[in-house]
Amino acid sequence: MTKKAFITGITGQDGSYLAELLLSKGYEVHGLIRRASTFNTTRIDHLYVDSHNPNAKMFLHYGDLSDGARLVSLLVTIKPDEVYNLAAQSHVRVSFDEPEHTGDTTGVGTIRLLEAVRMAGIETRFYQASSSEMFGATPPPQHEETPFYPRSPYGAAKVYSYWVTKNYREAYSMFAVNGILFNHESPRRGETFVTRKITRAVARIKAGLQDDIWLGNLDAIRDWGYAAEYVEGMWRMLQADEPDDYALATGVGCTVRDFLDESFTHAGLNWEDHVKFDERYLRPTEVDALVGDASKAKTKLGWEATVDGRALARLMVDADIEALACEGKPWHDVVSLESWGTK
Ligand code: NDP
Ligand code: GDR
Repeated sequence: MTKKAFITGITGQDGSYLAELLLSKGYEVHGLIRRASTFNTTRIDHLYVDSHNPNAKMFLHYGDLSDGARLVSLLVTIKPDEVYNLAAQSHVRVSFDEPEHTGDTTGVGTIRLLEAVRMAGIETRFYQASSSEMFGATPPPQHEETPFYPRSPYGAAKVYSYWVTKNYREAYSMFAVNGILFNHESPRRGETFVTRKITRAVARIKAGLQDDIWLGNLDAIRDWGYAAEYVEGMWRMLQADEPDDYALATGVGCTVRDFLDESFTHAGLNWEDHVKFDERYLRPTEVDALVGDASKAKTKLGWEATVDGRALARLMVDADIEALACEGKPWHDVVSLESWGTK
């Protein structure tokens, strides 16, 4: 029997890799997309086959995590075997500007979806995209037993989602898991996250299209891994015999300065000639250091990261240089760059 998956956040970085992975495993994939006045499906266009075609395996449905009734009706109709809740207002800095919206989407949105599963009366496995931001001020190494100390409205909303997911597991015997994922990046990373902001700027500086890049705190330490590997971990969590929570990380910490150095040097540039400081990119409260310990995922799921922050910087610079050369072409024409970048 063909398995069915329902993915919220399918148009995001992780949603696009997860949809690819599940389609390659023979799943029928259903994705929740938000109605927008312009197309917002660039990351998944290469996977789309018109629904009139009998070979279509991916179906998109309008909806929003703020609309609980819509979530119930979709789940009743689709009856998925697996639900992946990846949708969120996912930008930490923006969560200070839009705290209420972030709480509604990144926090309350999760209980709307959990409650929708319960009201739809379906048997399904549930994945919650929890985050290392929940650890916040607690020093590394962080893992499943580390106390939470969120430092942003985003982090606090993710802590709420973590606990309601755990509560639905205990209260209703739901197969509900938290994947506590440390930062993971790729050539599909949103352009305002620091890694992609840097690698895009490197490509443009190299091409003579811009001179400088404006950044905030360069001392923050992050554990950056490769998104394509992390979605495999998400899937493995839902294939386990028992529901449980797992941290996914590389175990290697880099500063933003290290990432800058690797990215600029890889392109034959010196970052100190191009980086300028703008206090707009500082956060009212910062998370100084996140470095994960993913031993549990390695032991119980056989999952391990193979790409660390510096390797990722090179991969993303190569992809952004190539993408710039292909600018104007449809995105799916340059998707093959990623496999090229990992060689
Ligand atoms: P992105 O920001 O790339 O994608 C977020 C997705 O959520 C998009 O598809 C977006 O839709 C959708 N979305 C936002 N608001 C709503 C809403 N109200 N209703 C429905 N959909 C909505 O995030 P990532 O792919 O990087 O991350 C996926 C998840 O994992 C997020 O929950 C994030 O917080 C979490 N996470 C990410 C980590 C990372 O390093 N990438 C680490 C740990 C956790 P649209 O395209 O229309 O904007
Ligand atoms: P983060 O990622 O906050 O860790 O959240 P981001 O790339 O935004 O910031 C990483 C670090 O870089 C510093 N920084 C800057 N950040 C941005 N965005 N822009 C800048 O100009 C800049 N200059 C310095 C930040 O201060 C920070 O210390 C990501 C998101 O994907 C979350 O959804 C996810 O939960 C966590 O990772 C784990």
